[in-house]
Amino acid sequence: MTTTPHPMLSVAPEVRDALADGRPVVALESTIISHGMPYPANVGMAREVEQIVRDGGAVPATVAILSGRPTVGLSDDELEMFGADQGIRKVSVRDIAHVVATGVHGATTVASTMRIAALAGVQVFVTGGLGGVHQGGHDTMDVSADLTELSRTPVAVVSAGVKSILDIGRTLEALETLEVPVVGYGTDEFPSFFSRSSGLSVPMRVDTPEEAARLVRAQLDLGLGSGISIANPVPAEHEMAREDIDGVIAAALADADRLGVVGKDITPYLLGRIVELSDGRSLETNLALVRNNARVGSAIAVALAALA
Ligand code: PSU
Ligand code: MN
Repeated sequence: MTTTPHPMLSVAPEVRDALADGRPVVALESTIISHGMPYPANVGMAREVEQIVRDGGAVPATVAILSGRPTVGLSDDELEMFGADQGIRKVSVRDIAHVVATGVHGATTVASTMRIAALAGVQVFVTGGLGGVHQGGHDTMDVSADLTELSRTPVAVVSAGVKSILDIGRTLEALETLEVPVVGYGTDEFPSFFSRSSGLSVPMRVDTPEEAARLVRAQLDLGLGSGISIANPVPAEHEMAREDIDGVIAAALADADRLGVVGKDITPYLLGRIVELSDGRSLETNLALVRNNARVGSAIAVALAALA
C-alpha cells in the first residue's frame, strides 16, 4: 500500500520515498528519548535503534514536533538535540495543537507518535513500554492517553508490555474494552517490561513476523479502526527478577507520592527514579528490550510490505 502524508507534516525524503513505493517504514517515538532515559544513553539508544531498523530492511522514522511542525524522520543532529535539551515538552495528543500553534519543539509519546505516524501513512511503530492505567488510576482517573489512541488509530505498536509502575491487570481490562487486540509475540503471557512475566495472559499469540503481519493486515483491511498492541518480552538473558524490580518500583512510587508528583510528570519522574534506585541496572534491561523490539518491529514491517 502506498500513501501520501498529511500536508501539514514534514516527512524526511527517505521516508516519503519509501511510503510512496510501499516499502517498509518503522515509526519511533521521541518521548522515550527526551523523558524516558538519561542523556547520553538516550541518544545512543535512538541512533542504535534506527540502525537496527535499517539492518532489518526498513526505513526508521523518529517522530517529533520541530518548531511547531509534526515531523516524521529526524536527522542525527535532531536526535542529539532531543536527547540533550532538558526543556523539551512532553507532547501527548491533547498537546499537539498547542505546540503546533505556538511553534515550539515537542517530544511525542506513544499516543501522539501513533497519531502522527498514521497521518503519514506509517503502520508499524516500535517503542519500549506503553502507558496505561496508573496504580490507583481507577480512583485518580490517571489513565494514559496511549490507551485512548490505541482504540482509535490503526497502527501496530511493538512494545515490551507495561511495567508495574502501572496497574497491569486494569490496563489489560481497559485495552479489552477499547477493542484493542493485545498480541503476545512468542508468548502466552503479557510481559511486564523488565520481566517476561506478569502473571496475566494475553488473549492471542503470534510466533513469526509473517503471522503478525497477517493479523495487522486483517485489522487494517477490515477498517476495524483500533490499533494493535504487539507485546514482545525482553530476551531472557536481559530480564530482571520480579522481586528485584518490584522493590525498586515500590520505592519510586513512594517517592512520587511523597513529592506529590502527578499528571504528565509522573511517568517521566518514575522512569528516572527507577534508573537511579537500580544503579543503572534497569537502564541496561530497558536498552536491551528496545533493541529487541526494533528487530521484531522491522521484521513485521518487512512482512507487512510483502503482503501488499
Ligand atoms: N514507559 C516507558 N518508557 C517511556 C514511556 C513510558 O517505559 O518512555 C513514555 C512513552 O512516551 C509513553 C508515555 O507514551 O511515557 C506515557 O506517558 P503518560 O503515562 O503520561 O501517558
Ligand atoms: Mn496521566
